[in-house]
This record gives sequence, structure tokens and C-alpha cells, in this order.
Amino acid sequence: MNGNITFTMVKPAAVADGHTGAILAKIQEGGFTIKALKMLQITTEQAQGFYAVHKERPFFNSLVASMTSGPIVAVVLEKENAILAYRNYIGATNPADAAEGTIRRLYGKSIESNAVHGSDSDENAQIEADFFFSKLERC
Ligand code: 3AN
Repeated sequence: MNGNITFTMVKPAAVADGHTGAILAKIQEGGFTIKALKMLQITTEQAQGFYAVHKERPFFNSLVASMTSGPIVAVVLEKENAILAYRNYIGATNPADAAEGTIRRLYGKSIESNAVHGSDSDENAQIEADFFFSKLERC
């Protein structure tokens, strides 16, 4: 059964380039409802934990460095079939391969600095949302 919640992050390079507002507007235009939102800077340990599944990959250290290079904006989103709907909406991991009009195509700079994160399963969406937000911070 598909859930209605996904988790996204505006990544540091996109925040630094001033795209936060445009990305949030685009998310809402896509019919996603913001259920929780905050800006924060994550520590190296937190980034390593968040991307632990990639720890054997050659790009792991560089990914962690880029994710801790400045503030991120963490967001919980709601929409029917949220995981798939949002992954389609942001586009492929590499912005160069992402479809026209998708968030990664519009605002991504590289496969690593690809503007936004999007959860890949209901289970991970729950883990990621709980990682960033307390119950009190979620609407
Ligand atoms: P997605 O974010 O589309 O689910 P994953 O889970 O394969 O993609 O990768 C997680 C993150 O790791 C990506 N958002 C991207 O920032 C980074 N990444 C993935 N592949 C590469 C790569 N080949 N080189 C550098 N960074 C990468």
C-alpha cells in the first residue's frame, strides 16, 4: 500500500544559490502539501547517517561534504502516492538526464548537487521525517 507522505530537502548549493523560494513554490504547484518545514545545517555525523546506504560508494565523502557545506531546508510533504509522485516531479538523479521542467533539471547543478532529495520508499520517508522533525513540528 502506498503512503501519502514523502520527505524532501533543498540541498545546500540550491539554498546558497537562492532557489529555496522557487523550489517550494514549484513543490506546491505540483499539488504537494507542506506538513513540516525548517532550515538547518547538518553535522558531518548526521550527513553520514542520512546517507549510510551509500557509505561504500566512491562519492560518499564528497556527498557528505557537500551536504554539510551550508544550510539545508527540510520538508515533509503530503500527496496521494507521494513517493512516486515526488520522484517523478523532481526528475532523474543526474539533472542532465532529468526531464524538462522537473526540479532537478531546473535547479540541479550536478549529479551530486542535484537541488533536492526525495525519499525512495514509504519506510525511508518515515525514518527521514522522524530524523528531522519531532511530533510537535509536524502538522
Ligand atoms: P536519488 O537521490 O535520486 O534517490 P541516490 O539515492 O542514488 O539518488 O543517491 C543519493 C544522492 O547521492 C543523490 N541525490 C546525489 O546527491 C548523490 N549521488 C548519487 N549518485 C552520485 C554520483 N555518481 N556521484 C556523486 N553523487 C552522487
